[in-house]
Amino acid sequence: MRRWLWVLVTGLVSGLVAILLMTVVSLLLRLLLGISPVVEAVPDRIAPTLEVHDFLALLRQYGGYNRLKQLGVGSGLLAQLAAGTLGGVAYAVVVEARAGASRFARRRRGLWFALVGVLLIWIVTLVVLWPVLTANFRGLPPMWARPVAVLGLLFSYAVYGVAVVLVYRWIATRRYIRREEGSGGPIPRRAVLALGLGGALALGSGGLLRLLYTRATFSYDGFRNRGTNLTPITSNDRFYVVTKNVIDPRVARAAWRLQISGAVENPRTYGFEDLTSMPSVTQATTLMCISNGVGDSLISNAVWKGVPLRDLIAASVPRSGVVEVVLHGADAYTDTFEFSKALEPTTIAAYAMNDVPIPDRHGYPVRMIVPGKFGEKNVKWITRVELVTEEAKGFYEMQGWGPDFDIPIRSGFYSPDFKDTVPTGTAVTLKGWAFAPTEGVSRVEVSLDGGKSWQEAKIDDPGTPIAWTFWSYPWRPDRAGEYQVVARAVNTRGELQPSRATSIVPSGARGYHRATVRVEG
Ligand SMILES: Nc1nc2c(c(=O)[nH]1)N[C@H]1C(S)=C(S)[C@@H](COP(=O)(O)O)O[C@H]1N2
Ligand SMILES: [Mo]
Repeated sequence: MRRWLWVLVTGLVSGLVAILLMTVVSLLLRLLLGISPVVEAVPDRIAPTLEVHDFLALLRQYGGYNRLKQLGVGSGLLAQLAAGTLGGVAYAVVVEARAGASRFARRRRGLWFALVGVLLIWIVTLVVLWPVLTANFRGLPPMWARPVAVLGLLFSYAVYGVAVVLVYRWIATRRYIRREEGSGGPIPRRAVLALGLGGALALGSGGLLRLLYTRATFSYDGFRNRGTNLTPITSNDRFYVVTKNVIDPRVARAAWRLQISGAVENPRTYGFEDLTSMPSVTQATTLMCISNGVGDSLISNAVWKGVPLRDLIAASVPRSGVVEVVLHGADAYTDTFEFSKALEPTTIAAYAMNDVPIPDRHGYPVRMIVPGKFGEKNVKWITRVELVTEEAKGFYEMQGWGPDFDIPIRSGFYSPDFKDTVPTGTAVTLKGWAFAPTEGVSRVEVSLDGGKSWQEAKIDDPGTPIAWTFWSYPWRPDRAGEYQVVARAVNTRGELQPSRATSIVPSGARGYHRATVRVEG
C-alpha cells in the first residue's frame, strides 16, 4: 500500500512538473515563432463547426465573445494541466507495475511508454487540429506554417515526455520506491524539490500568460465606432474591430509572403516590397460587420491603398472554371467570394490604411478590401489567395451565416445623444450616415413622427458607391413630448431601404434606425 502511494505521488509530481514545463515551452513558441498552442488551436478548430444559433447561445450564456474566448483558453489550460498530471501518474503505474522488475526493465518500459504516448498524442492532435495548423501568428508563409506547427507540437510533447521520465527517475530513488513492499519513509526530499521546480515553472508560465494577456484581443475585440462626433473618414484608432482570435497575429514582415495559388497556371509568391512596387489604387471603403445591429456602430470608413486583386490574379493566369477565391489569413481564418467580385477593380490587397501601414489589429501587413461585402470577407493578415473551381465555405459561413453577404442599404443616426433631453425651442441637428453599396446613396429621408411623414435630409458628404454618406437634418422642436425619429436611405437606382426588420442572423440586420428624442418644456 505504502509503496503504491509513493508511486502515485511521484507520478503526480513528475506529471505536474512536466506539463508546467511544456506549458512554458509552448507559450514561448507562441510568443517567438507564432505557433498556436493546443489550448488556442482547439477553440479555433471548434468555432467554425458550431451552428450559428448554438454559437450565439454560447455567447449569450457566457456574456460575449471575449468571455467565451477567455473561458475556452482558461478551461483548456486547466484541462491540459490535469491531463499532463494524470499522464505522469499513468507513467509511474506502468513503470512500477511489476514490483520485482529490474531497474533496466523498468527504465525500458518507461521509455517505451513515454515514446509511444508522446507519438500517439501528437498524431491524434495532428489529425484533430489539421485544418487550423496552417495558422502562424508571426505570418510565416503558408508552405512553412503547417510544418512549423507540426514540429512545434512534437517538440512541446517531447519536452513533456522527456521531463516526465527524467523527473520521475530523479525522485524515485531506491530509497523510496525501490525498497521492498511495505516499507515507509518520510516524504522524499526530491519530491518536495521537484514541486518547488514546478512552482517556479508555474510562475514562469503565469508570467508568460500575463504578457500574452496584455496582447490579447479581449480589450478591443468588438470595439465600436461610437459617439456623436463621427467623421466621414474614421481614424485608425476609432475604426471598429472584430476578430475571432484570442491573440491577433503580429506578422513579421520580412518572413511574410502572399501566395496566389490553386487553379492557376502560374502560382506566385509576393513579398511586401513586391506588392508596394506594383501599380496601386487608393480608395475610401466602408467596412461593416454582419453583426452590426440596426443603430449599432460596427461600421467604419478608411482610405485604403493597395494592389487590385485582379492584377495579382492576372499575373498567375487563372485556369478555366474558377468560381470563387478562398482567402487565407495568418490566423487560419478563411473566407470566400465570387470570382467576379475578385476581378472588380475596387477589390484590393491593401497595405496602407489612412496613409500609414495597416495597424496590427486591422490586418498588418496586408488585408483584403472587398467593397460592399460584409466585414468578414475583408480577410486580415492575408497570406494566401486560392482560386477554386468548386464552391467553398469560409469561417462564419460554415456556422450557417449567409448565404448572402452583400451589405444591404443601411442608415443610422449618430447624433444627438438620445439619452439627453432637449429643451423646447433649441436647435437639434439630427446627424447620421447612410450606406448603399455598390450603388451609392442618392437621398436620405428623416421622419420625426415615427415614419408617418418624411423629409429630405441634407447630404453633407456624398460618399461614393463604396463609402458611406454623411447627412444632417436641422430641427427645432417647439412642443414638448417624445418624438420618434427615423431614418431611411435611397440608392442611386431609386431603391428605397426596406423597412422590414430582420435579425442579424443569418444575413445581417435590416430595417430602419428609430430613436426617441425627449423634448421638455
Ligand atoms: N484573418 C482574419 N480576418 C478577419 C477576421 C478574423 O477573425 N481573422 N474577422 C473578420 C470580421 S468578422 C470582420 S467584421 C472584419 C473586421 O475588420 P476590422 O477589425 O479591421 O474592422 O475583419 C474580418 N477579417
Ligand atoms: Mo464581422
